[in-house]
Amino acid sequence: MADICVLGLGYVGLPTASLLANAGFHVLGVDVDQRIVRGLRSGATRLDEAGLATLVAAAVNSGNLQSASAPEPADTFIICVPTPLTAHKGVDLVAVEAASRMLVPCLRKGNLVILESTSPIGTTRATVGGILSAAGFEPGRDVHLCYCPERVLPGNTVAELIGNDRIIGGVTAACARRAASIYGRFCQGRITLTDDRTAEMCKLMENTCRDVNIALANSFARIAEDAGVNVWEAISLANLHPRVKILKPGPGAGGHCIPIDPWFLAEAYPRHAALLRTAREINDTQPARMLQRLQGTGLLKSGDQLAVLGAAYKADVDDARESPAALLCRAAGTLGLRTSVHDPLVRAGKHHGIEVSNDLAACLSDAAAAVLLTEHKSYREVPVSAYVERMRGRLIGDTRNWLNHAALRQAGFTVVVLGDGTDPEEMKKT
Ligand code: SAJ
Repeated sequence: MADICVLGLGYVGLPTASLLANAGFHVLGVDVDQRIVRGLRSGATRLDEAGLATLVAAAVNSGNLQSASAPEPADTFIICVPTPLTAHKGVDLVAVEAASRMLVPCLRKGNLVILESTSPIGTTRATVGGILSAAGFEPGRDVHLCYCPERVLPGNTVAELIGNDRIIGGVTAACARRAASIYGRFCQGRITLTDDRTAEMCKLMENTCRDVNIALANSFARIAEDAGVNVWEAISLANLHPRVKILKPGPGAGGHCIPIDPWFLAEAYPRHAALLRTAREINDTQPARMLQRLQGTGLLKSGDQLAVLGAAYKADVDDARESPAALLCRAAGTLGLRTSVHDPLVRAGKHHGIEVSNDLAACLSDAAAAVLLTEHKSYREVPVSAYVERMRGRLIGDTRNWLNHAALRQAGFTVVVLGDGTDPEEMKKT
């Protein structure tokens, strides 16, 4: 019999299951996707995360990590399934409900059930707890129930699962203490206990805070563009203040967390959501704004080809979920522009409505303009000659202040940098 059953073997479930297995627990990893279950049997993972392949292989080879498509009796059940947004910005709890129902037949008195998925306040008690109590297991009395959010930065998941501080919210204090004894086996950060609702709100506040702060940086970028100031320089100077830490402006906030989680608060508490909604709107309209600036040069017209550099939602990851590239391509389409999207890391093919290619030369071919959306390291190494040789036009947009602007301008390009309102011709004179 397994000690722990982890339901959902994605970005968080798989590394968590592997860490628990390597810490000595007998773990059963469960996923509804047969390919994941089969892959894991041979110790393989499709996720590209530093240290994950080694971690998974060690867990499987030790015999402590097994996989299946349905749960089996265990002491602890950890739910790590997706909680996406519906078309109307509400939460879709179908996967959480399905996982909760799936584990009920395996549940026994005294078991511990943990929800890790990012969820609206009250989900642990109402949704998971509701299903458990309907099956005759009263949370806090017959079974332990907790909400234990992860805080890992995709791209650095394994190190952050081990090193980050964690909060554990129990339906009762005894529930939280029981969960802490499990996470304490691999988590070297501080573990702080609280109740389930506080832990749920805490997770949503963390990502909303980041979204609002990115929107603030993007607002400063817009002001700088109008004011004739370079926001990148202004931010680095403002950040010399001991209590100021302005984030970086950019093409918006992508990924499966930051653009989604604020809605879990905004939708449930609309009276207090003005700031959250505005932040979402600012971040989501950054791509369209960059397009406007590019068109403002007169060098990009309806019918032209626009090369989009970067489909990953952030630097040096292969993840295209909720990427600003999708918003940009959609906005470009409404302006009559044709787009070709390149990324060095995202697998070639269709992702979230955009066709991604790994062939930079082909993507730049015949383009009137190129716009950089993701600050991948490899884009810094592209020689100016690659743009000169392939592109038809001489216009480059840089949403991350990442490219060598001086070299591009010297080669005859007009370079539009997000947040830079200074006039390069004027700068040359001073
Ligand atoms: N971004 C900016 N400017 C910045 C920082 C980020 O434009 O200064 C953009 C990125 O380019 C990206 C988006 O924001 O498009 C989100 O990237 P991120 O690195 O801020 O966050 P994620 O989505 O990779 O991970 C976040 C993290 N949350 C916080 O930092 C508060 C992570 O710790 C969470 O565990 C994760 O969400 C999650 O799973 O909830």
